[in-house]
Formats: sequence, C-alpha cells, structure tokens
Amino acid sequence: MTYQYWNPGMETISRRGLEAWQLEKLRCAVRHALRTPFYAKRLKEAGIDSPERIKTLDDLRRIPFTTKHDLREGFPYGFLSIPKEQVVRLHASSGTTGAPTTIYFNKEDLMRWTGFVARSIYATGCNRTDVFQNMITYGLFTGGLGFHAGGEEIGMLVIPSGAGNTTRQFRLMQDFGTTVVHATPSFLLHVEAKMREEGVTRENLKLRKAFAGAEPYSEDTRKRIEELLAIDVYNSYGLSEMNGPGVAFECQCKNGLHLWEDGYIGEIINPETLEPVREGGPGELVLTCLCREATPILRYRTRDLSGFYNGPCACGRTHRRLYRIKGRTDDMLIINGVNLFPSQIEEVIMSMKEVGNNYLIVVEKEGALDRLTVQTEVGPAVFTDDSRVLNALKERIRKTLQASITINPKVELHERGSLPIFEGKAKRVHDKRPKDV
Ligand code: DLL
Repeated sequence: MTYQYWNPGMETISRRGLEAWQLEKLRCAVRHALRTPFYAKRLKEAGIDSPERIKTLDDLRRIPFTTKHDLREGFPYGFLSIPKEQVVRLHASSGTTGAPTTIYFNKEDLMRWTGFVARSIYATGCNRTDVFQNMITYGLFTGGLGFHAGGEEIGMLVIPSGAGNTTRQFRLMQDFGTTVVHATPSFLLHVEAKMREEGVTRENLKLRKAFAGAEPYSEDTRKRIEELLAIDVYNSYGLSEMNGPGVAFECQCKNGLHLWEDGYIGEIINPETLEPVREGGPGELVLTCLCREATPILRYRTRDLSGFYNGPCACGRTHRRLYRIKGRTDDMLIINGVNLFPSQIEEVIMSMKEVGNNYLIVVEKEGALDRLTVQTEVGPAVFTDDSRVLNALKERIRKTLQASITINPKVELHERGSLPIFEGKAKRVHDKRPKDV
C-alpha cells in the first residue's frame, strides 16, 4: 500500500526532531500559561515562574496536573491568556454534569487545529475528490465545526448535514454521491438499521469510509459497521480541552491512533498513584496542548484509559499510536464490589451476530445488592409463539456475558427499534442506585 501524508515533513519527522520541537513548543505553552490567572498562581507555586525553567522535556513532570474541576473553577476567563478582542471563537462543554468549561481560540489557533483535522482525514486516504457528509452536531460541540473546517482545508465537498434525521441524510447521500461520513459509532449503527427500514441499499450509495469517534466503541462494533455498510471505519479521538477532534486518529493501517505529538504531549499515568506507567500503559491519558495560545492547558487529566503501542507503524509516521480508548475512569461501575467498564459489555454483545445494534445497561439496588440488567435488541425471528427460542437466546447471552464479566446479569430482549436512539454521544448506562450508597 502507498501512504499519503498531509504534512510529510512533520508526520515522518525523526523522534529527536520531534522532541526538540516539543521542547520549544512546551516553553511557548508555559509562557502563555503564565499569562492566565489560573496558571500564574499554580505554576509559580511549583517553582516555574518563567519558560526558561523548562530545560528538558523531563521538566514537564514538574508541572502540576490540571483537572476538569480546575477548568470549572476557572470559568469563565481563568484560563484565557490573550486580550478578549483577539479571541475569535469559543467552544464549550454542555455543562450537563456541572458548570460548563470553555475553550477560546484566536485565528492562528483555529488554523492549527484545522491543520490537525485535515492531516487526520488525509491519513485515511481521502482527497479533494471526496464528498464528505458531516453527520454530527454543529454548535458548541467541537465535532461539527472541527471536521467541517478540516474537510474544507483538504478541498473535499463538505455537506454540513448535522446529526439526526436519517431520511434526509440518505437523500443527501444519494443526491450528492457522498463518499465519506462522520458520526458517532452509535449513530452509524442506527443508520444501518434505518437503511433496511427505508429500503436504501449499499448499491444506491457511493459510501466508502466513515470516521467514528466522540465515544468509546469496541473493535467488534467497528467490524460490524464495516460489514453492514461495506465501508472502512476509522477511529477518531479528541476532546474539547485539546481543541476537539484531530488529537489522535487512525491511519490506513487501522492499528492504533496516531497521537499528533507536534501538537500534544501524551503521558500515561496510574490514576491512583499519579506516577507514570511503564511500557506505555494501560493507564490514564494525560495531555498537554502545544498548539493553542488563547487557552493553554498543561498536563490535563483526561480520565480516558489508554496506552501506547510499542514500535513503528507500517505507514511510516513516527507519532506514537494510542490504543483504542477503553472508557473513562469515571465511567467505571462497581457492581457488588466488581469493577466493570460498559465497554466490556459492548464487546460481548457486538461479538454475537444474532444480537442487534442497540443496547442499554441498567443498574439498580435490590435489597442490599446491586442488580445489573442488560437490555438488548434482537431481530424479529426470535419473537415467535414458541417462547423457547427467546429464552434459549436470552440464556446464551447471559452465560456469555457472565463468563466475560464475572457478574451474573439479567438479560432482557427487545424488538428492533424499541430502545432509545442517540444522535450525539450515546448514554447507555442508567445507574438507578441511590447516590449516597
Ligand atoms: O467528543 C471531540 C470529538 C468530536 C472527538 C468528534 C471525536 C469526534 P468532548 O465532547 O469534549 O469532545 O468529549 C471528549 O469523549 O475525553 C473521551 O472520553 C470521549 N471520546 C472522544 N473520542 C473518543 C474515541 C469530543 N474515539 C471525550 N473513543 C473524551 C473513545 C472517545 N472515547
């Protein structure tokens, strides 16, 4: 296979060259950080009162971590390093789990971010002849405008369709010959189910590729979407605190996500001891943004669980690859003392062919104990007059889950299309246990 690079010099730079670049950019980031109310205090307390205190990349570890809590405390301007008149855009988290957090950009910040998204899209083999339908939420969420700008930078025809409304999405795909889409993996699974319902066949479409991200999903989910839609699916990782999408992305080898290390420094730590994890992980990903002036963020604890692959990638890029994100440390459920990530349940469900694309995880209190219920959709063939078919499948799913997660779940089977649909990030876990227990 031949590989194409958007920025060949930077994507294949030697590790030494990359580290020299990172050191220079880290000093710039510290210079900008010292101009913000938050870091002026935090960095000086840590003895870093000027960028010159950063002598080597190892000095990064002298910088204290930044958390979501810090960002909330700093709302609205505690992390702003430039005069407000120079800010040209802001993005914000929804604030559904607390006070909102806001990231500001100046013009150059936006250009740099766009460059990383363009580089990511190009790494999957797309070019200016592609027609790109951006089926994700526009607005304060970074997925819409971030991908939009990256696609335009490459010269693709970008259709800003936004999330939802599958009927209109299909019409746009057919009218304009869409070759690439971007969506959450859960919306892509829903698209496939809707295609069947609306009689749209793969042959009616020119679709070849999809970028799927913004939420965790398993390798089996990727395979399922690829098989059902006959396309290539590329994993896309990012977070608003680090601009948005375009932080790490899969290349055509689909074997880990290249972290764009000229824009972001990645570390993997043990979330309990906060010490670095050897051999690349697994552990919590910590990121330092090297490519934004308006809102510098240093050593941000993402809460995302990942790690680095060893060794080079066949594509020739020298930027290290992250494992598929398994989940967030704060997503972990403790069920009767056993730790469980929702992704472990998804892995089992998606590996069973007869189980549908949608599922929910419900946790309740039953007396003193926790009760886990997995609700999942199955095809019409199971709902016959003979309840033995249904019960046999239910039992098989239960046993397979129990063997994998060591918890005995209750399994409920639902008809296709009856569980809630998610246009944005899926909310698959309903933890109904009282919060103070
Ligand atoms: O989700 C940015 C984005 C937009 C990424 C479009 C990819 C595509 P936030 O809303 O701030 O930003 O959410 C960031 O989503 O910390 C992860 O927990 C999760 N996440 C994002 N991408 C992935 C992925 C955007 N590929 C949070 N796999 C992150 C697993 C992901 N989790």
